[in-house]
Amino acid sequence: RNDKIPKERTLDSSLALLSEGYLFIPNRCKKFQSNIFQTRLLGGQKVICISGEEAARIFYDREKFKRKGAAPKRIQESLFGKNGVQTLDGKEHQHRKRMFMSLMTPERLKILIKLTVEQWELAARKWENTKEIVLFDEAREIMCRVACLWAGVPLKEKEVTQRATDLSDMIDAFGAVGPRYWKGRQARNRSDKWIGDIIRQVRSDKMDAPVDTALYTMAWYRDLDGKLLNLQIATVELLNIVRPIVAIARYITFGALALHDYPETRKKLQDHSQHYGQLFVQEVRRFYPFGPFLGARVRQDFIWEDCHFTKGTMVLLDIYGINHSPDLWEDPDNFLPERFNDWKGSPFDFVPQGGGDYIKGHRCAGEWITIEVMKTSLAFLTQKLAYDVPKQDLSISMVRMPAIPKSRFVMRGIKVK
Ligand code: PAM
Repeated sequence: RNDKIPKERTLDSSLALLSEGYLFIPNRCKKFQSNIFQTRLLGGQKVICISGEEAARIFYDREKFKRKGAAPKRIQESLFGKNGVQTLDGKEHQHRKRMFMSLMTPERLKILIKLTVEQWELAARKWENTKEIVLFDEAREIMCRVACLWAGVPLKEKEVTQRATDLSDMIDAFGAVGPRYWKGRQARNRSDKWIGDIIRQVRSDKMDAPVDTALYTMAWYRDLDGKLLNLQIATVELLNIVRPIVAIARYITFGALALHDYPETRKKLQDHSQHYGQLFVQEVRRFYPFGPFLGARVRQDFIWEDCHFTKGTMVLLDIYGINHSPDLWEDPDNFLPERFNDWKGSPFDFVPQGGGDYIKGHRCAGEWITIEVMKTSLAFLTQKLAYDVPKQDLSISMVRMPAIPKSRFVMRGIKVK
């Protein structure tokens, strides 16, 4: 049937995916001169890859796609957890997603920002007495403290490093095979136990959960059938709050790298931080690689671009490619925050954390949190800190998913201004 779309003649392209990383879909779109092609992944399954704004628009059409059965088991067992909001569809998804969005009120965001500033200040004071720090590692700990304080999750000083490492290892596993993947699995198991115990204690009145916090919300949220979430799912969903806040450490590190690689941006960020901060942060999320692509399954047969999408087929949306598409962005491979001055703001052309609608669709619930925490953190780096960036390997491999500068951004001679 699908004679018109390019097909890779392959039994399975997983090895190519691992060796091309973020460029796996973009490379093939270029080669085939097409925003759609068919390949085989995940043990020889037929997979259709799509790219571009129109592709994002259909990908978020709930009549056409569903998430049930889309996330591979290995990703659920490390990054996302099982039966979480990412895997739901329809009414059940909307109900659960609304609960996530209810935590993102302006008041709750304000609290998060205040905690973020406080934790950067506390950490920076310690750095003044050390020779050098690794920003990515420090930012993970800072964000772990912020996430737990904000979510109402108790965190003892002596467990900070382990919890921060675990939350971050779950993320670090998503494009890995071998030891890095298994580290993510162990981290998931340990974190499930940690958070599960806390929710159990809240439910049995042995621990207080402050009202309005994520801990309280997840412990007492009732699903559409009026029942409390079972402990396993409540645990996965609370981790779906805490872990992605730690994930922001990656974007903060990319932001620090941008300040270093494009020094003209540093002064602008210091001078008119509010407006420019927004442009800068948007460009960091567009420019640097984080999520490579997203997956969904065809819900019912349809035709798009002469291609028959048959029910159940796995479809991948090229989010890295969309953020770097020359059809959508002028000079896409240059770091130019000012481009966002006249960006029209379609929910489908700029999709670092997914596209479409927050409540009805699967767009990241934490996108505003991410933007605000990045702005606050990068304002702190530029306005409150003086530091040197010693010679180091700051290159970013496009093959390693998730990406990170090789040296994780070493800073020296730190002074608090
Ligand atoms: C979080 O949930 O902690 C937020 C950070 C995770 C971003 C990851 C987004 C990537 C989406 C899918 C991963 C598929 C990659 C498969 C590679 C073989």
